[in-house]
Amino acid sequence: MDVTLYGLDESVYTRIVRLVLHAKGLAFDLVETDPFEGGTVPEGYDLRHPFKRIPAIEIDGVRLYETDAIVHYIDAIVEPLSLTPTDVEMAARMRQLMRIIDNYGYRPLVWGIYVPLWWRDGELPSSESIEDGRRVLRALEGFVAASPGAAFADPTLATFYLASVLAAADSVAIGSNLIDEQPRLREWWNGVRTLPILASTRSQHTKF
Ligand SMILES: N[C@@H](CCC(=O)N[C@@H](CS)C(=O)NCC(=O)O)C(=O)O
Repeated sequence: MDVTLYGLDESVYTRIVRLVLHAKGLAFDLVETDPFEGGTVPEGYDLRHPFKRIPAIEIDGVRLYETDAIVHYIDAIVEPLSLTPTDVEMAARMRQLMRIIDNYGYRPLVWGIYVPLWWRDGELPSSESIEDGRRVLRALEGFVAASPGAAFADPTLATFYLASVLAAADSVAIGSNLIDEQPRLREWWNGVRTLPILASTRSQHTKF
């Protein structure tokens, strides 16, 4: 397959796709695409992603953007390993986890806690970000025991959403302490963060 990924190694969402591509054993070319202030995107990128975010992908001529659509597509076309649970409730729980990361987790854990501490000379996160991050991690803790098949027993698409966001949060002391408050999540994550797939997708901007 001919796979071209548009994004940045250090981008949390680009890493989710890189993790899924690695898990599926798919080789790809990365075209550096930096949508942030002062960065440059390839010519015509607005046709690939009208909202100028990363990642976007092209697989054998099929162009996609939005991480959820991308990873479900990869999961469907590359066999035999499936990253979607066969049990319908667990598949729904997997999607629930992915939406929790998108809608409630990414902003406080990445932009609220990790970015200020890692990228802005240790600027302190707001108390609101810390509380919002804590609430998300507490919710995830509930899933570890109640829905292991959704992400925590065998790898699913949600495993890689969680891994990419936790890798950023766990790179700074405040994020790491918040994960420590959730013992089951911490135990699971400690097992995942040392896996070869994490090492092979790590950028210089996260510890894991
Ligand atoms: N809903 C998008 C979110 C992607 C996203 O927010 N990507 C970040 C990088 S991790 C981005 O492009 N940020 C650029 C910006 O906010 O201007 C998806 O699931 O792909």
